[in-house]
Amino acid sequence: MKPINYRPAKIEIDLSAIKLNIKNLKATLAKGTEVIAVVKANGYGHGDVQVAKAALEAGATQLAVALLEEALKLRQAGITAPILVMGWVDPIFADVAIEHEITLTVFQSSWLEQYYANFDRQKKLAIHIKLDSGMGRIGLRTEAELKDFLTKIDHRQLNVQGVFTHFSTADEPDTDYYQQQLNRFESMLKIVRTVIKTELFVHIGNSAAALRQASGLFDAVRFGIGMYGLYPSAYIEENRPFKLKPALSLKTQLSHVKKVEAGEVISYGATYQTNQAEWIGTIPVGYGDGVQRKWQGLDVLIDGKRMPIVGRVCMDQCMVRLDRAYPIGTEVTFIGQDGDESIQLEEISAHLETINYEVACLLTDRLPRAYLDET
Ligand code: PMH
Repeated sequence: MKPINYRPAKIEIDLSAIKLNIKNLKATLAKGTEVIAVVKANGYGHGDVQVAKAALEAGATQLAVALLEEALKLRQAGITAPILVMGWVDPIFADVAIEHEITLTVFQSSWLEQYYANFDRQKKLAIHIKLDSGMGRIGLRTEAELKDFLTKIDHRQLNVQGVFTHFSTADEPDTDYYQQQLNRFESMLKIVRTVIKTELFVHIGNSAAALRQASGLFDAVRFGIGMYGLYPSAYIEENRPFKLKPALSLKTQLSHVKKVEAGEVISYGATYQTNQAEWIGTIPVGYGDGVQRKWQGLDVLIDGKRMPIVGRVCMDQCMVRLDRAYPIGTEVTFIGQDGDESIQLEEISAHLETINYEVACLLTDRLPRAYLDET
């Protein structure tokens, strides 16, 4: 049974925007380059199952997540497309992946040895080999490590489907380090190909790489932030091949409106004091929803106009200075469009001195997600 939402606050996800971003990307990419939709962390806060389904409809051929749990959630929702878990999964859970036809990322000889310890398997585990070309996170890094790993591959127990790497600076103007990573990857890939003679599905690019170069990305791109209509960086936004359409908006309503005399204070810590008699609105959303205390000073949209958040953001509520009295129930937009005005995640992340990825991921499950699709 669908839970009833009593609270007047919700995240709206426009699935037609997700589809449009994928279609536009596919139109710019070299023919044959596939799109892997990255839906980890609950689809960057947007809802993994719904986004995954929309992405597949729009032409993505595979899905990628970080955790085995996330892959299983997609399978339980009836999604049959290939799913790659990009993070490290303990080899003791490899059989769960086999059972649900989930591809794991593998890059340690010791991992293979632990996996082989169970001889009793009917089916092979599908894997992608991760090469660390310079991100410094996970993956085979040295030639020696890689060669040792390759000697340990037992094709009776493994189906080596692909090879990939991840860039650390694909969103930056300077391409030196990107090029260095690409060179390292290419020489490591050569070594892989000398040992593994079967066809390999090779992928290297994230959104930044995909938005930056249409070709040279091998077989697929792993499209995350851009699919949600968000830019990987200001540099990529300035140099975009097409305009992305943001999918997420966060809307609520005024729950209380009052006139406060000059010199009165608002919220915890009494950090805001009215200069004159002011209309103050209360909004039933706070840091328990992911609208962090540092959002103080940002604007919301009411009646197509910007109104500042004043005083400390509380766990479930915050206050805004209004330009006049508004009825209780008036729509308030934290993220999204209202008339000609719009507040996007990039504005919020700049104020918070972080990235749009983080702000989207931190919107909590307490905010119900509603899905629109105009296609
Ligand atoms: N591939 C890997 C291995 C990733 O970790 C990510 C994003 C992507 C693809 C998609 O990148 P995009 O969203 O820029 O398109 N991973 C992360 C991360 O770990 N922290 O921020 C983004």
